[in-house]
Amino acid sequence: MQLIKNFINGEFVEGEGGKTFDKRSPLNNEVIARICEAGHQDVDRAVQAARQALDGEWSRISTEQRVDLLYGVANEITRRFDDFVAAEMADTGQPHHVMTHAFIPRGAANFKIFADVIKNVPEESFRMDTPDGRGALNYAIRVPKGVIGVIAPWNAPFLLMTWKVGPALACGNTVVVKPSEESPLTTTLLGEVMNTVGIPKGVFNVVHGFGPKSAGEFVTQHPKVDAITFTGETRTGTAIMKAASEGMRDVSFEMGGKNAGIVFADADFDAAVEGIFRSAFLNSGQVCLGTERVYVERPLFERFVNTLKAKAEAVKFGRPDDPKANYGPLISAEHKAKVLSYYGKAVQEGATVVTGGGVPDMPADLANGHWVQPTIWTGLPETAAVVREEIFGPCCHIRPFDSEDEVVAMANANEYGLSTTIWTTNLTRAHRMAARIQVGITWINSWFLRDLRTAFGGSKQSGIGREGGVHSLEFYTELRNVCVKL
Ligand code: NAD
Ligand code: 6OD
Repeated sequence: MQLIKNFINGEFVEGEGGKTFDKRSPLNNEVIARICEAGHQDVDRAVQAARQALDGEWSRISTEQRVDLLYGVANEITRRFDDFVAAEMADTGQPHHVMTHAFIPRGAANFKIFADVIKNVPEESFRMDTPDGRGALNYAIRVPKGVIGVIAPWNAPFLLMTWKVGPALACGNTVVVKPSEESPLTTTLLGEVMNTVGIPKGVFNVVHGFGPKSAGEFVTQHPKVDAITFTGETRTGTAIMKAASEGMRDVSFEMGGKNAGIVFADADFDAAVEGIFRSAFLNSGQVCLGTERVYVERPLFERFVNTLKAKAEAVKFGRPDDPKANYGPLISAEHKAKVLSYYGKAVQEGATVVTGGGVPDMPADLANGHWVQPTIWTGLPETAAVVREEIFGPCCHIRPFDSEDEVVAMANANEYGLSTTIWTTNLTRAHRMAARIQVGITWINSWFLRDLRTAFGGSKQSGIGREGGVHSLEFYTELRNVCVKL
């Protein structure tokens, strides 16, 4: 059985007291690895290592050298592409093509893009007049924020963890990463990459464990962690924000979503169906940007529902490396129970179950896995729990609408504000709608099309702050102003 260790100060180490927990496969619930759980002292050692690296060798490395090292990390991820694909498939059970076309290449890109950003970012300066006529010059020095605590989720583990670690290291910080207990493998593998490339010891540290009263809480409560970047559930964000308030530490949060997909009658029908299918069901619906609320203009409603139903019923469940399969399980037994409880709630609330609503028949070797059918409902009011609350599963409710104002009001009537996808050939209307919908990102005739230079984050309860391109510098660096009297 594989033993997955913590990565502290450049070394793979067990946790204090030799404590471990099981990593189970989403495919069949079998234990596939034992994970060394970091205790208080391990987290403390990781933070101390990160501090020493910050004040030591890492701080003396020039920006050019740091940029080269980050390109090295990106190249090494690409060289070990198959290892990362295999590790992430083992962690999440999601299909091979999702790993090779989306999640693992993004991991490499997350290092490359922020190396490019830091190489090219201008520094600001202001000349000012003074009474003596000689003037003064203000210029800003950008310094790293310090030791960054990175708390990551399980749904796209490598993409989301590197989306934080890439800019953090590019800006000269050091990190202590706590991957999700459900998806520890690719983050650990990244430790090997860091050593191969020659990233100084202590710059990148990984501690394994859970959230409350475990490694997650120990990292976020550690007084020597200068800032915390977190991706996960909104209620976890609330707990982390409380921890960060001790010592006035900065936070950057990417959290939940209950995103609307909006299809107008003039949309390119096939593209809209394909787009909404992806946004509702990719990664078995475990994407924060996914659309669990779909609104279709009335003339198109019935045809749209029937076509999406046919696509949902055509998915092929199976192992990630089965060439005949294209659909994976949910991450855990706990998450499956949560999603199925919403499937039950939808029926209690009076939904018409267009398709799905349960678990598929699976062969004996996969029968204990966390398989759940893609599910479509219609007929619920906007007040229903399954229409309001984030389920984070392969499901959506579809409702007809009659006017732009009506659909904008419904899209905005939610406590989350992460993303929207709008399908129409009337671009004037699309631009107008994008300005009115209260989310961090609106996609028009597309979904999850990411330019990493753009600002990414959530409105309302979907997040705090923006990351991406130069916007990441606002969180991962601090500006010091120098005023020179001339
Ligand atoms: P989660 O909040 O349960 O866990 C995320 C991480 O936080 C894990 O590493 C967990 O161990 C840790 N954690 C939990 N409690 C903690 C505590 N009290 N202190 C410190 N750490 C703690 O989220 P999840 O279930 O892993 O991920 C799913 C959620 O993440 C969904 O709500 C989804 O919308 C959201 N998400 C958002 C984005 C985004 O970009 N906005 C991206 C991916 C996922
Ligand atoms: O693309 C990204 O940068 C990002 N943070 C995606 C989030 C996906 C959520 O599941």
